[in-house]
Amino acid sequence: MSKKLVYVPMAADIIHPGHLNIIKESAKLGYVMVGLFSDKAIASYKRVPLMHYAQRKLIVESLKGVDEVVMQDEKDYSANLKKYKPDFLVHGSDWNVGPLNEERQKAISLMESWGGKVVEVEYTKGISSTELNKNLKELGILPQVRLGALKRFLSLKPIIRGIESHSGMSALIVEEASVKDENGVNQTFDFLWLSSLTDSSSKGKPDIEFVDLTSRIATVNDILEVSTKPIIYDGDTGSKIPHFAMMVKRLERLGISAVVIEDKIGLKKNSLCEGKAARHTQDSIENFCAKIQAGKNAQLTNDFMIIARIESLILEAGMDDAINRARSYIEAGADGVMIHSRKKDGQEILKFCELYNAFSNRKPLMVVPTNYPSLSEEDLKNAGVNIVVYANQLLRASYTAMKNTALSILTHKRALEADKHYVSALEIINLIEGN
Ligand code: SPV
Ligand code: MG
Repeated sequence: MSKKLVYVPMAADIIHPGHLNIIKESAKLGYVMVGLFSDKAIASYKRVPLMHYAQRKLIVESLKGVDEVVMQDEKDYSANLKKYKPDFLVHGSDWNVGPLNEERQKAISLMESWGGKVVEVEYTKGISSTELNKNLKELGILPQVRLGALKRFLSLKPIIRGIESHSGMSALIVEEASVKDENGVNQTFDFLWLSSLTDSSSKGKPDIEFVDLTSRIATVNDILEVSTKPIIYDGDTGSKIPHFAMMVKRLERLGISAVVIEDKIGLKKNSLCEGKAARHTQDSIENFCAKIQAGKNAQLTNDFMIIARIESLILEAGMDDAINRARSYIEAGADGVMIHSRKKDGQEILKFCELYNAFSNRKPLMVVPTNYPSLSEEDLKNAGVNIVVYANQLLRASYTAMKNTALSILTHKRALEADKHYVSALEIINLIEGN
C-alpha cells in the first residue's frame, strides 16, 4: 500500500458531524481504516449501543472518506494497533478526559514504538452523543425493542444490575440515575424489577398475591410511560398453570423482557418473613416444571425469558435440593435461575454459585442480595452471578423519608424544619415533563 495507513477508532452509535470531521481530517493523511468498537467494547465503558455492530458497520462503511472498517473488540486499542501498525492514529481530542484516558496513554506510547503519529482532531463543540441519546430516548421505546434489550445486555455484560420500581416517580428516578465511577465509566441501572413486595406495599397491601394482575399491570403501564429500561416482572408463584400461560402472553405483549416465578404453592408469603409467617410450601419439581413448560409454550417471541426462582434455601430444604431443582428447571426450559437466601452472610449463595457454575447447560443466574448487602457486585460477578437485583431499597428509603417528615410536621406544627430534607415543590414540578 503506497498510501499511509490511518487508524480511526470509533463507536459510531449515533453519527454526528463530529465523526464526519474526524474522517475528513483522516482522509487527508492516507488510507482510512475505522476501528469500529464491538457492542461488547462499547458496553464495557458507556452503555449498550442503540444499534448492533452490523448496523453500525453498514453505516460507517458508506461514509465518504472511509476505506475500510475493522472490528475493535475491546476499549483498549493495543491489539489492533499492534496488528495493523498504522502510520497515524486519529482520535477526537475529547478522549483525554473520561473513560478512555488510560487507553489513550497506552496507545500513544505504542504508536511511538514504531514511529507512528497520534493526531487529535479538535472535538466538535456543541455536539454530544450523550445529548443526542437523551433526545432519542424521549421518542419512547417500542415494546419489541425493550423486550429484546434484556437478553442483549446479558450477552454483552458479565453481570447486569437492576433495581425495583413501584411507580412512575420511582422509575423516573432510576431512568435518570447515573454516576461516573473512579475510571470515568458511567454507571447506570440496566433494568427495572417489578417487585411484588414493593408494588403491594406501596398500595398498603400484603405481599400474598392479593394485588391482582390487572392492578400490577397498571403499575407497569405507569412505568413504561416514563422509562426506556427493560423490565423483569416478579410473577410470584405464577398462579395456576393455565393462568401462568396467560400471564406470559400479557407481559410479552407489553414489552416486558422476563418473568420470575417462584416454586411455592398455596398462600404465598414473602420469602424474607420470619417465624410463623415463614411457613410456605414448596411446589413439587414435576408441577413446577410443567408450569415453566406451559409458559415457554405460550410465549411468542424468542427473546422473552422465564426465570425459575428456587426457594429451597429459604425453606431450609438444603443445598442438594436447590441444585437438583436448578438442573430440573433448566431441563424444563427455564431461561435463567434465581436463587434466594435469607441468611445475612451470603455464604450459602456463594456455595450455590460454585456448584451451579459446574453445569454444562448453565443459564444466567440471578440473585437478590437484600439480606446480604455486604457482597458487592464485584464479589457476585466473581462468583458467577449474571443478574443482581436491588429489590426493595427505593421503597424502604422513601418510607423512612416520608415517616420522618410526617413526625417532624406533627412535632413542630409547621413544615419549616422538615423542608430542608427534601426538594422544593418547584423542583418536583419541573422534574415532570408537561408541567
Ligand atoms: C420481591 O421483591 O417482591 C421479591 C424478592 O420477590 S423478596 O422480597 O426478597 O422475596
Ligand atoms: Mg416478590
